[in-house]
Amino acid sequence: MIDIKKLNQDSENEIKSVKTADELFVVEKKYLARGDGEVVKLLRQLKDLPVEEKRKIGPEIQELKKYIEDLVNRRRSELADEAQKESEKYFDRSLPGKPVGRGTAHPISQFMDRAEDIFTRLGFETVDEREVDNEFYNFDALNTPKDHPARDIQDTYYVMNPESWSLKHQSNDTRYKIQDTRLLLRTHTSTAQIRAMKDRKPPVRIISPGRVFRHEATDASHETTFNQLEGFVVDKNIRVSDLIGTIKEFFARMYYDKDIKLRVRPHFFPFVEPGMEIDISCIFCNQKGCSVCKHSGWLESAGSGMIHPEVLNNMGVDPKIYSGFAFGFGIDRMVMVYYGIDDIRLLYSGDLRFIKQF
Ligand code: FA5
Repeated sequence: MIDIKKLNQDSENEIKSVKTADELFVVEKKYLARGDGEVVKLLRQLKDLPVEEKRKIGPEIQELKKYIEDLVNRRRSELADEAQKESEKYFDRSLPGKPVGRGTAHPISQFMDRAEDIFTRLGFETVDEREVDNEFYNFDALNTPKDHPARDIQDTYYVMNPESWSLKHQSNDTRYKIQDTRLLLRTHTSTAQIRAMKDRKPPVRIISPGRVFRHEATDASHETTFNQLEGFVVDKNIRVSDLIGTIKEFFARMYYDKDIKLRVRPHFFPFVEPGMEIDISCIFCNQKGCSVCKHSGWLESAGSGMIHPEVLNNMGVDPKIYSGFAFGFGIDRMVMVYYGIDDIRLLYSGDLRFIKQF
């Protein structure tokens, strides 16, 4: 004999009388457990009934199930409210709160954010490129011949996993057939000049910030991991004066409250012609000469120049129609000047006493 009414009444009484969430859980299981709950037991009895009765009682049992579920849920939220009220009785609002340590962004991140902001206002788009790249994008496509000293194992960290030496699988760049080019940690952000142009056409104004890696001895102004900010513009009639104007504007906005001087001098980079280096006056010794500026009064801060026609070709751009400029800022040295930090290694020390000052 299936007595739905009784189960309905019993469950309602029991659910309403529970006083804690644990008690409610026990009652919930008693009626709704999948294997041996009272509702399931009723459903099992159905099979012995004639079809007519099955049709009538089946839906009634489902209704009962729904009814019990609703009762349980309602009681659960009542109990939670009661528990909340109870705990508030003992809550002393006059007690001091627990101190929460506030983190701050690393000085390099803060500087990068500001730099990105300035370039965005100047109409540049930011592009993020990979830190592990290959010889082709880091050197070949940037007109850097196979015998260039920068490729020397002294300067470049190669990835020694033999399986990854051949990168046919790694490049979906249809502009080139790249074979047997080794994986490396990029030595500069100039890789972005080629990579970002894969799906863009001039006119473009792009910046690409990020970490770069070089195998070299460290001192006050050299690290093995440091940050660069690449920037380049490709359009018709781009000239050296556009390059210098952009750089001057950036420095004026970035160091608006500092008394610094800039110096531009010719320098060779295989991927630009003409090439230039940009120095900032050393604020640590007022240009009298110190260990940070290697007693020269100037800190070498960026490389730059007019993009070499061969590189424009590799970008997929016709050098007869377009020209462009590029620069690569050494962000760490610029951060040092900005905050008055006289040793680059402090930036990577992970020492909270140092980091917390910014
Ligand atoms: C380059 O890396 C070129 N890719 C820059 C460039 C881009 C030239 C576009 C032309 C056109 P360079 O090796 O000089 O150039 O590095 C650029 C800047 O990175 C330097 O001026 C310096 O500020 C910084 N830098 C270089 N080596 C280190 C190092 N070991 N530690 C910290 N900063 C460094």
